[in-house]
Amino acid sequence: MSDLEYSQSIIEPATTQESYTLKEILTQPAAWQAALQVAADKQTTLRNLWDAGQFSDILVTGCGSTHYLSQAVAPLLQQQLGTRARAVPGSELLLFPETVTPATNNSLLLTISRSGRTTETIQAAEHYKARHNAPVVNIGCYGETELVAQSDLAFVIQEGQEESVVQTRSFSAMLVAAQAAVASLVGEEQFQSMKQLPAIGEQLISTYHSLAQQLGRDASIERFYFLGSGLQYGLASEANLKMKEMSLSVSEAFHFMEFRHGPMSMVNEHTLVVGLLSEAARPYELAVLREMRKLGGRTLVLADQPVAEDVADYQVCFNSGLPEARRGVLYLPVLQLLGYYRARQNGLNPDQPHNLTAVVVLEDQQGA
Ligand code: F1P
Repeated sequence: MSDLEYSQSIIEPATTQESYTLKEILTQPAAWQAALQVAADKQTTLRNLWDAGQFSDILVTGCGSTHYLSQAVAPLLQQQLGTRARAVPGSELLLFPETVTPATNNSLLLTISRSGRTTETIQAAEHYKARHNAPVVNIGCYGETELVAQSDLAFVIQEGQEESVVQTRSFSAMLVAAQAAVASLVGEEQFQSMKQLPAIGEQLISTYHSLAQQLGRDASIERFYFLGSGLQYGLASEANLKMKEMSLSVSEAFHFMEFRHGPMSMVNEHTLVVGLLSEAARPYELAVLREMRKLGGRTLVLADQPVAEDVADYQVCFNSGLPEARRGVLYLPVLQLLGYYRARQNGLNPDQPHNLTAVVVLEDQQGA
């Protein structure tokens, strides 16, 4: 059954014919497949660059969604490769370089951008390269761009390209490319294990599409809190951005344990607390979710293995058997669909998000 036939079979008006954002969310596993192939094609070049560089620091930069992608990739690089890594927004690297750039001159810059045309990321990379003469690796979805031209190595996932202003398929494809690139530096077995992701993604979307629809349409939910720690914080931040960009809802993202230190004051019976569960801190994260239910909130839990009834009102289980470092993308489709159906519930068209353009190109601000 094609994606179109499938989604027509379960959703009422508006159908996918009208919404390319929904179509792009539903077709993302194919873009994951392409991202794995791009990482395989670049494996040797990346290995040579990495071994030659002996880097002491890695800086990861992007804007908006790709800043949150950088926040998911930097801790992964440090955890898996043992090299200090840090995510900074393009504007901070451009406008406050002395506050973010490492003192050493032996650093690698990773730029991430769906379009490859975002002014802040382009100028930040230009200045960084001039100051540090550091190699630059780029991840994006379009080949003929300034960011690709600036880079020493580029991972371009054309299948991640999308009509939607908000990033869905592009974000997940770039995440898969980043996680696969890291896995290829760690070991062949780790790299090969990621090949099962597209099939798991298809299954996940078909199993939980209706749950995302149900929660998106549940008018008794008035605010959303996305909790993620470690490798999941950047993904929780992206899920929060999708909810804001598409549905204009009251929504925020926090590290799990930080939620108790004040933000939980906002929890009531109209609150959905969404937990992107980790392995490393699972017991601590489950305790936070239990407490939020006692405060009257409802919980949606995303994890690889099922959680106890007293933790989750709703749960999404990946059953992938993959470690966090290689399964990050599995948290995304259901949360993208949640934002999509909340937008529909709010009478909004996710294909035309309020105030947004697909790329932020800035005129010269020097004279402002
Ligand atoms: C980054 C970005 C998007 C945002 C909007 C504007 O673009 O901020 O995250 O949703 O579309 O652009 P890019 O540098 O990743 O192309």
